[in-house]
Amino acid sequence: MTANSDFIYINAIRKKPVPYTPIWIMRQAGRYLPEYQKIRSRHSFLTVCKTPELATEVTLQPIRRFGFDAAILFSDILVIPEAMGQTLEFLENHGPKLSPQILSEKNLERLNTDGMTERLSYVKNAINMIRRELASETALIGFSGSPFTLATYMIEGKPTRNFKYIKTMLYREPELLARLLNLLTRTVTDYLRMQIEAGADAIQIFDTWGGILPVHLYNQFSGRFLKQIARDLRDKNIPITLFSKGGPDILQALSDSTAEMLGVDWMTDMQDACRRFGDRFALQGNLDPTALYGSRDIIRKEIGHILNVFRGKSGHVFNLGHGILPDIPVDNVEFLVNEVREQSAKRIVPN
Ligand code: 1CP
Repeated sequence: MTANSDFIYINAIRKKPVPYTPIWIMRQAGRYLPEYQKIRSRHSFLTVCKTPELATEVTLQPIRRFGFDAAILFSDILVIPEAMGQTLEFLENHGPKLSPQILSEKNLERLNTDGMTERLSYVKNAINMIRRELASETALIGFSGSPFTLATYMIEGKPTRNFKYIKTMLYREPELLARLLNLLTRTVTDYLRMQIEAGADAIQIFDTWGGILPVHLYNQFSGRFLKQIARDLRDKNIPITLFSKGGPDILQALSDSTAEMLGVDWMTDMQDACRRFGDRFALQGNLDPTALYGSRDIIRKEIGHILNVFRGKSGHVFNLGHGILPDIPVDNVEFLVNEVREQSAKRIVPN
C-alpha cells in the first residue's frame, strides 16, 4: 500500500509517483476569464472576496473550465492590513490603496491584531465552502503575502516603482521596520493556521517584492520571516510553497527552509534551479507569463523546455513564473493545460 493522497498536486510535491505533471497557474481566477468579468460587473472586488458564495464561485470557475489540479482560494493578500485597521480600497485602473500609510511608530501602534481571525472569518467560511464543492482530486491552496510584501503595501500605501517609503524606513529606522515585520509574521502564521484548519490542503506564501531588496539584505528583511512561518506551521504537516520573485540568489537564501516547495520565477533558469535545489525541494514553475501571447508552436516548445529539466521525475508542479496577465487569450490557457498533460504523461517513467 502506498500512502499517496488523491491529490496529484500534493504527490508531486512529496515526490511520489504521478501520472502526469500537475498544473495550476497563479492568478488563475481573475480578469482573463469572461465568467469572472461577468461577476465583477455586478459586484466589487472586495464584495466577491467577503461573500463566501461569490468567492467560491470565482475560485471554481477556472477549475470547471480547465480542470487544473489545484484551486487557489479567491481572496487578496491585502485583507490582512485591512483587518489590522488600515482602510483598503481598490481603485479602478490604479490598483489597491491602503490608508493611512505606516510611516511612524504611532501609525504602527494603532494597528490592531487582537481578534484578527474573527475579522477574517469570511475567509474561513469561503474555504469551508470551496472544499466541500471541490472534487476530491483537486487540492485547495490557501495563501498569504509574505511579511515583507505586505509591509511594502502598508508603508507605501499603493503600488510603487521605487519603494521609497519602505526603503527609507529600512535605512533610517530598521528597528521600526523589524517590529512591523515581526508583527506581520505572527499575524500571517495565525491566519494560515486558520486557513489550514478550515480545509486548505496546502499553502503558498507570495513574496512578490522580496526581490527589490539588495541580495545581502534579503534574508534579514524577508527570507528569515518566510522560513520562520514555514517552521511554525510544520506541525500541520501540509505542503508549503515559498514563491519569491527575484531570481536564483533568493532561492539560495531560502534553501535552508523546511518548506517542501520553492516557486521559481520566469527570470530563473529552471535547469539551474533544479541542479541547485531540486534534491532538497520540489520546484514550481516557471513559464514566462507572456509566452502565452505566443504562437502554439512557441508555447509547445517553451513547455517542453521546462518539462525536459525533470525528465519525467516527480517533484515538479507546472505553473507560470508569475501571475497570468488579464488579456491572455483563454484558448491559449486551455492549450497550455492540455499540452502539459500530454507532454508530461509521455515523459513519466513508470516506477
Ligand atoms: O477584479 C479586479 O479588478 C481585481 C484584480 C485582482 C484579483 C483577481 C486583485 C487586486 N487581486 C486578485 C486576486 C488575487 N490576488 C489572488 C487570488 C486569485 C488567484 O490567484 O487565482 C491572489 C493569490 C492574489 C495575490 C496578490 N495580490 C499578490 C501576490 C501575488 C502576485 O501576483 O504577485 C499581490 C502583490 C496582490 C496585490 C494586488 N491585488 C490586486 C492587484 C491588482 C494587486 C497588485 C498591485 C500591484 O500592482 O502592486
